[in-house]
Amino acid sequence: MVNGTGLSAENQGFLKKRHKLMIGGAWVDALSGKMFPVFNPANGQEIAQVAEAQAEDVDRAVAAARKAFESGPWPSMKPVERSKLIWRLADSLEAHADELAQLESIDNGKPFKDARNVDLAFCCELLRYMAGWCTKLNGESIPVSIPGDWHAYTMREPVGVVGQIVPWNFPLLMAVWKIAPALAAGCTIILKPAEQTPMSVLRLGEIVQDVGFPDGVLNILTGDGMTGAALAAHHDVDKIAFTGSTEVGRLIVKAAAGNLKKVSLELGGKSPVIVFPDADMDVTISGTASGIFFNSGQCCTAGSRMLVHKKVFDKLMTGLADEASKYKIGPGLDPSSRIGPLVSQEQLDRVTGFMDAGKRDGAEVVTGGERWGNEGYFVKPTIFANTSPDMSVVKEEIFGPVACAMPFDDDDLARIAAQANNTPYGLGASIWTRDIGVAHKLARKIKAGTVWINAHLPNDVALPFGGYKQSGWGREMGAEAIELYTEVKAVAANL
Ligand code: TXE
Repeated sequence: MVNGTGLSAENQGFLKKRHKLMIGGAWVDALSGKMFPVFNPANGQEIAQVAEAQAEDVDRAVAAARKAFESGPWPSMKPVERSKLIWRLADSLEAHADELAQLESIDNGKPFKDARNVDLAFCCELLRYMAGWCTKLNGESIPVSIPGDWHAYTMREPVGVVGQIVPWNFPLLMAVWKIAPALAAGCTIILKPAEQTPMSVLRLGEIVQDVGFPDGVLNILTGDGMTGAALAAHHDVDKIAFTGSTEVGRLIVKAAAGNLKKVSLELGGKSPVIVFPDADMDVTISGTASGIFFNSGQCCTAGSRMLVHKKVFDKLMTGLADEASKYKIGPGLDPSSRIGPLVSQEQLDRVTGFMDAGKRDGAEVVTGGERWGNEGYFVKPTIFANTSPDMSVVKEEIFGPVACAMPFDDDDLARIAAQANNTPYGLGASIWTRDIGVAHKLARKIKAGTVWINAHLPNDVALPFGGYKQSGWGREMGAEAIELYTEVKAVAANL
């Protein structure tokens, strides 16, 4: 079944297992006994069979998480002990980093090097950063003006049982991104990986057990949107956290309305890249190329809408075409690959559909513009010029290595910002210039959760991440992430 080059014996053995659900510290089949196949996007071959959780399995997992929250040791454990366990999880992921990066590569398609050096490295750093928060969940003592003599203070408590639904573009990283702050806060979790890419999260479950987390603190349900919908609607879930499409984000909000559970959402984007004529062109070419081609463009903050000053437009286009030719396309497990396949046949159809629509609408292909090869789900890194704001390739999130470039000839920052903000999304943006005044003035006018200056994409565990407008609710990472997983209680004592 496994046909990837260089897949370790350990991973070959792992993939052959019967992959079950992790509920209350045990691996169990779905009650229905149903399984679904998982595919290697580099060749379309099946790599594993995985249990498909239904609503009744969601009930079981929520009950296990509830029990672990109400009567387990987790929320009341000494903060320093919780912190040590989370830190130990980071150490163990680091020890298994090569193995996990291989799994990620064969399941999602991304180059092994990226999985190892970006995804796994970030997972470990994030867990360690969040482990530090366990001992810092302070409240405040607040002077109040209620008549009489009062002592009033606040305390932070875990929000409770949380459901976390993650996508397939960074399967393990998105999972850790969600579980790390929830664990630090003392919550218990039901985690649902995407149906396209469940393998690294299943291995994470084994590692969580080996490290010694109490049963039921982390429960894992593999399954599709139906499983996610049952979790989002469940009346005994206190909070739901979701990363995925804006369309499903809306469904999550509706499903959550039943018991008014807390909701945080990290949704789509169509991030602008604004290039001024004084920008360092070498830095801009390589930075804007990786901003759209990294992870085959399957990044929610991918720099997909380029607004480029007329004076440097042609130079940037030529540079990007040249840069694209350096992105060697190939399977993630081939060490020479710099850009892997898209995750699935569905995404291949979606991305090539957008490429065709762009060409039909009159966009000029600077580079790429089509599928690569006829095995697996590869597309060529693509830049379209001669695009306009009414084209679907400019308006909609493509989620592939496809950027649309538009020239501007203006120095009015308000008008440039209006063009950049001409989207229902607001996740990321980048500004490329040597003029620090222009950069910061424009940064203030951009409606996005992250604005990069002379870079596009890099995140940090300490920097809040999330969206304005229809890109989401709430901020993950940094101190803000802790707020998503805690309730504030005010205690007022009449002395
Ligand atoms: O996402 P879905 P899809 C965007 C991107 C991509 C498009 C479609 O543009 O092309 O979405 O991808 C679970 N209730 N992003 O269809 O469906 C699903 O099982 C609860 C941007 O794969 O949103 C998976 O675990 N859960 C994005 C997760 O939601 C449901 C990353 C994401 O799947 C559900 C991924 C339901 N009704 C796609 N339906 C980003 N922001 O990074 C599905 N799911």
